Amino acid sequence: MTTTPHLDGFVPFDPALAAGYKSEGFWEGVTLGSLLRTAAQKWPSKIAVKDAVPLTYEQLDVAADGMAAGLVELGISPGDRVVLQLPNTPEFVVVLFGLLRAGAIPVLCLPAHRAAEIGHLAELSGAVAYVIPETAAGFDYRELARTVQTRVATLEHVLVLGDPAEFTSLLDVPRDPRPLPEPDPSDLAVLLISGGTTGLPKLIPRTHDDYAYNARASAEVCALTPDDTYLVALPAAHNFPLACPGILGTIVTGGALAFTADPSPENAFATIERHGVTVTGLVPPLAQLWTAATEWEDADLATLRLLQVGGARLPEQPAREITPALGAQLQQVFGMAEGLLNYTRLDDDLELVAKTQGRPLSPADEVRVVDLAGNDVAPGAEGELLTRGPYTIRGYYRAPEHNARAFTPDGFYRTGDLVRQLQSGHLAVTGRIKDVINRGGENVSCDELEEHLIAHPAVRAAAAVGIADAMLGEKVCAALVVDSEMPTLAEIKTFLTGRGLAAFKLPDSVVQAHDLPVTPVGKIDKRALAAQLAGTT
Ligand code: OOB
Repeated sequence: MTTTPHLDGFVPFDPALAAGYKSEGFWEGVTLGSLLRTAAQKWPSKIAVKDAVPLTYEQLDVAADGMAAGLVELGISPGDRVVLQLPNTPEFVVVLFGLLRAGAIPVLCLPAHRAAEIGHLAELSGAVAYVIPETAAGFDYRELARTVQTRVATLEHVLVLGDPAEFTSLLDVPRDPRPLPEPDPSDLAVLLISGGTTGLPKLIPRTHDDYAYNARASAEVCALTPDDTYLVALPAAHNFPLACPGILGTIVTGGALAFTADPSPENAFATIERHGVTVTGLVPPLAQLWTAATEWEDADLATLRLLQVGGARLPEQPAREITPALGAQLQQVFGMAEGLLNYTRLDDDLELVAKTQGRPLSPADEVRVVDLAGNDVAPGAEGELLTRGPYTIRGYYRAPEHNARAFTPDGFYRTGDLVRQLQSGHLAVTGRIKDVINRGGENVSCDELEEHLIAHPAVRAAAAVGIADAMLGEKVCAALVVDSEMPTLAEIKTFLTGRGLAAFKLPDSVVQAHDLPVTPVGKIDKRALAAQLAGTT
């Protein structure tokens, strides 16, 4: 029994290791909310957010304090979980820091998530509030909130950016700032969403200590300075633009943030030119699109000094084309919301930058490369990456059964990624053993998708497999064994959307199968199936 319900189902760091992370200075004992406070004290009149109405650090700090006071007044208490689903706007930062300073724990959902994901994540976290935009990209989030509200008994407040309809307007929330108690830095700070390994999405509990280190060390690796302007181009709630170094790393350094909800070259290039953007992070398909677009877009990208690319494997050829086309240095990032981050370094030679996905961020990151039996492979050989360290979780939130499989008894996270490690420590990602399709940086859990497919009345059995794709790396193909007439792709998409599944998880193709190949133990043989399908789609 614990008296702090939000810590129910939170797996803490090992005390002995935690003491080392502190004494070696990785953990500084600061809260995420205080990062902005410190920046506002150091650089009060420096621009923090470049937007139609720019905000200085002092203004951003005051806005976050006002939001925190208003959230407390609404009844949000320390430890309360709050689902945050805002697009890339300055308000995202104000609400994020408002929640952190109120001691609430943001559940960082993506704008693409729909009722299936939000309902599950709100329920699992026991969320008391849900923050949404009125509409974004043509979708009405208030409709979504109505559905979620009927499913999630704990949900008391829906806060809306824009026209609130029957809900509460975010504009009405702020109150005069008031002193609020500081959370304990070793406490849970934010819940990130896992790309999914098995079944439903998992919640990833990150502490103030570990996430502040994640952001600060990432900012150092990217050599961020107060002169940098970071463009939030990927969804702000994702770990990559949030803290690698992203929003938090930029704030720690006193740089400026710029936002775009639309990362198309046409739009993003204009934003780069307008705000003098120096750094941004992209997934490989976008990086390839930006590279190609320099042929026809004539924006001046001279300020862009660093382009981070991660989330999925960037093939070598496009990696080599990035700097000549965009003028920016390339940094490969192989990261995961669970923790471990690998970066190519700014002084790495071109071969390492083109051919590897970087090396671990921290000297305290422990990595092992193991075979199927869990034994270390020979140096340089391929194996599964296991990791433990000062910013890698020791367990998913409220998922004891899954944790027993996803972590070794001594607390290493089994990434499910296949890698080779070079002598320099750099990792090359060679594949995956987890049943996940990486669709251009968005992870689709096959288990989760298959469960939804099987719910279709015509479908007896289903298997989701990744099919190689030049642009996205992989596309989602659903092989279906049917009892009656084979549904069309459009019918399947409509069916899955009706079940509240996010659009990025929808199959790109469906094929009818008479049976699904199985392995000797009777599991669906995804490898064999993928090989069969490669010729047919
Ligand atoms: C990032 O985080 P997640 O949690 O959305 O996805 C993590 C998974 C990894 O386990 C790996 O399977 C894949 O995405 N991945 C990569 C990769 N970066 C991520 N696979 C190959 N090459 C890469 N460069 O995706 C993420 C988090 C922080 C920074 C950057 C990416």
